[in-house]
Amino acid sequence: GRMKIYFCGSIRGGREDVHVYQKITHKLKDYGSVLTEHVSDPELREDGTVEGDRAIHDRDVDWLQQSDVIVAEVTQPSLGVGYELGRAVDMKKKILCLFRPSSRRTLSAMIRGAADGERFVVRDYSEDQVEQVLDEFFMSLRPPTLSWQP
Ligand code: 6IA
Repeated sequence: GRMKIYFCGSIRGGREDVHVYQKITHKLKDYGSVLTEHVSDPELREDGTVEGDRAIHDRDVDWLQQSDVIVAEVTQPSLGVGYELGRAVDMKKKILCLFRPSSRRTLSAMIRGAADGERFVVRDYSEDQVEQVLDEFFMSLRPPTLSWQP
């Protein structure tokens, strides 16, 4: 089957970067199925009930579990995204965090400091590099071609 990709982006943390999330999820579809397309939906409207929140939490944790790769846009700080990343680390998932220094923000030490260059990758980028940065990451996931052994 296709690779399952879980995309994380701020919702209640603020929707300022939703156009960047759209650009990312559009490109991610070249690589697999995106489980969390609502995150990049500019029309997303919430009901904000506690029962609703529990259902969202439980479904998202289930999707995290099912996913092969997590891609998170972490420029706009979001408790939910931070929580998802913490859970994903514990699940030993492959993670790519994307941060735009042009925002003049400084990324949380708990995200920047979690990078190990292998399972947890943090990549600084600019909006015009979305496609290139994702291409590079997904190429690096491919197992090296086995050379012919005599
Ligand atoms: O703390 P935040 O709201 O910024 O957390 C955002 C992150 O949590 C995203 O990466 C989502 O995966 C997850 N998340 C938070 N709220 C929702 C949600 N809201 N639906 C799905 N995932 C969410 C309600 C949508 C409503 C139209 C039913």
